Amino acid sequence: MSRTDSRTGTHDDESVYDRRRLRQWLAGEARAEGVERRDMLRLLAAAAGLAGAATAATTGFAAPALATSGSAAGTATTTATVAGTTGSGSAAAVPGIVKPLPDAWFTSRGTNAETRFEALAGTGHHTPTDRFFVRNHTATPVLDANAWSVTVWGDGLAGGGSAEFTLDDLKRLPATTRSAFVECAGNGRSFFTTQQGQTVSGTAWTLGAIGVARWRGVRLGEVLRRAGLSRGAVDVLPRGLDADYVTADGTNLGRVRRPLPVSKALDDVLLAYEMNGEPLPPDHGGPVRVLVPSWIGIASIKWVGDIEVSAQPLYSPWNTDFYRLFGDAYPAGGSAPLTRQTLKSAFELPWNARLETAAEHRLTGRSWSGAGTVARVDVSTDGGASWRRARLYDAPRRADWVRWSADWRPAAPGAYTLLARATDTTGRTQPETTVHNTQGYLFDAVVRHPVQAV
Ligand SMILES: Nc1nc2c(c(=O)[nH]1)N[C@H]1C(S)=C(S)[C@@H](COP(=O)(O)O)O[C@H]1N2
Ligand SMILES: [Mo]
Repeated sequence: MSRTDSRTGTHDDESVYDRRRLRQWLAGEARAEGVERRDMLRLLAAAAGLAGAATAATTGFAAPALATSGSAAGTATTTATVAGTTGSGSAAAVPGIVKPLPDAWFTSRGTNAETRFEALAGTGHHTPTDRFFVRNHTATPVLDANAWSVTVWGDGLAGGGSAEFTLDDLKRLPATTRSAFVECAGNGRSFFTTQQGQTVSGTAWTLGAIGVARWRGVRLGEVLRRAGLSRGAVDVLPRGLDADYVTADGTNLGRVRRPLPVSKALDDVLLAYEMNGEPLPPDHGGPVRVLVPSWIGIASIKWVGDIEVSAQPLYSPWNTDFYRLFGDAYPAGGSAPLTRQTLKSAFELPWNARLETAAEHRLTGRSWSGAGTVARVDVSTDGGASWRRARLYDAPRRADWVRWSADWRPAAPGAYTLLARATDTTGRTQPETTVHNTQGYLFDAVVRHPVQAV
């Protein structure tokens, strides 16, 4: 399988479903609020395999291109404003994020905060909630858990009815606890630029737009059934209570929302109200968020306020213009909407870490995959000339990561490049390069991590 095939291969079902959904839209049987007609036609043309008149670059509301100079990956702390008044360490200020963001743990990126991987060393399997990355389209709303409820509504419910659930209602339903990552589709995006010399748009994440937590909540399927899910339901559209998202060019796209096929909604999706044993905090979607295991972060809608269950396919800008792969290697309308995450690895070391020469170092890191589980991790300390197997510390689980280590004694002072490469149980191994897409999603290539032996 070529790399392109293996990527879209994980989305086969969604491609078929997407084509059907598009045909229904053309027949007036699907709704696409907030999506322009010309964008729908472009998708349709692409799905039909026609040579689209629109070029791959016309993705409507792409964010400004990443700067290609200056901030090399891992050193991009230029946007951090130092508060300087918070005791020992300084803290980055990100408008709209509630929790403290100490510089030792986070890099601020616009309205978002990226976890520094070195801050995870020795923290155990789950990302401590206070170090978990935050990705906000606008700002964290602080909601009153006692006043909160979610409305489930739409023509995919029996009799077209609706049902409301308070937090107490949800807690009275059978609870499920599971470990899973939330990872932004754009995690690793900056390496398209720094390793491959390519221009991409969006937040310039290094590898820290991921966290793994222990989530507790109720199965979405349980809630949908209690609300009267009908056989005709095809799409489920959770919507956040945060402010409308307005793009850089001033287009109001409305509330953050992205449809899920009902098959996924009934499979392993949770309405989560606890994170690592505590009530879900504001920045991570409290009081209740959607948690869609293995899928890209945007699927896991925070601060969910209502869930439309539809007998007709649904679209939102988050599955038409965003979160598809656009670019030379892809059809003019883009790939099918992205679903599962890809494969990645990261060292728990700062960029350009200084390591003592002739001393033994235990290099630690984590690897994860949205398909299958991580089967092995190989590490190179000589820029990829030779590889050895890392020791794994976690039983591999779906939608989760494994911690690993490899011991290393730098023989002489100087610059070294560390590499970690994961292979998952579907047989995929991280490649040397990732096929370019304009919005820089799903970077899966091996990251070259520079260190200095001193
Ligand atoms: N309502 C709402 N849900 C949202 C978002 C948002 O801005 N608003 N961001 C999404 C994106 S793009 C990601 S990657 C994850 C991030 O979850 P976290 O902030 O808990 O790490 O939340 C998703 N859910
Ligand atoms: Mo994201």
